[in-house]
Amino acid sequence: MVNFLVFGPPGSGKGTQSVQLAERFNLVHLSTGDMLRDEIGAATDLGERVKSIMAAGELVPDDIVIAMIASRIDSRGDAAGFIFDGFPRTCDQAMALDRMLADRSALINLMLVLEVEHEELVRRLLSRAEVSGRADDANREVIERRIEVYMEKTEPVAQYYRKLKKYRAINGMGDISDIFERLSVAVKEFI
Ligand code: B4P
Repeated sequence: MVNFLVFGPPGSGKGTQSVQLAERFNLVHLSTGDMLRDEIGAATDLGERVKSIMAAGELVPDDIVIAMIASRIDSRGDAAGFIFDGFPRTCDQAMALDRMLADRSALINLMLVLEVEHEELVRRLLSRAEVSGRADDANREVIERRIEVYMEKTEPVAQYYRKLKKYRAINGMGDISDIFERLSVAVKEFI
C-alpha cells in the first residue's frame, strides 16, 4: 500500500489535484472537506453540528474527522493506497493517522505540499464562490480566517512530516495540468 498526503492552504488546489491523482494512480481519494459537506447536504446530526463551524472558516473538532477517516480506511481495506486530501489538519490528526496506518502495517510515503501565493489563494476561492455556493468561500474575511487557521494549526503538521523526511514542496502556481505533472513525477517515485 502507498499513501500520499496532498497538503497546502485553502485554495491551493488540494481537491482539484487529488481527484486526478487518485484516478491516474488507482488510489482511493479521501477528502474530509467533501465528507463534511456531504453530511451538511444530507442534513444529518453531524452536518448540523459542523455547519456553522465550517461557515466561519474554523476547523471541525479532531474527534469527528478522525472517526470519519478511520471508518473510510476500514471500509476500503482492498485499496492499493490512499490520497488524503485536507487531512490531517492538526498535529493530533497526524498522529492519529500514523497510528491507524501502523495498525494496518502501512505508513504515509510522501507529503506533497502545494505552494501558492496568498493573493492567488484568495482569488481562486472568491471565484469558486461564484459557482459553488460554499458559505466558506463567500467573503474575503472568512477566506482570510481560513488561511490564518492554516498558518496557526495546520502548517505545524508540515513540520511534523518534514522531520520524518517525507516533505516534498511542489510549485502550485500556474496551469492545473502543469501542476498535475509536477505532482505525478513525485508520486511515480513510489509506484
Ligand atoms: P476543504 O474541503 O479541505 O477545502 P479547501 O481547503 O478550501 O481546499 P479545496 O481542496 O477544496 O480547494 P482547492 O484548493 O482544490 O476544507 C473546507 C473546510 O472543511 C475547512 O475550512 C474546515 O472547516 C473543514 N475541514 C476539512 N477537513 C478538516 C479536517 N481534517 N479537520 C478539521 N476541519 C476540516 O481549489 C480551490 C479553487 O481553486 C477551486 O475552485 C479550483 O478550481 C481552483 N483552482 C485549483 N487549482 C487552480 C489553478 N492551478 N489555477 C486556477 N484555479 C485553480
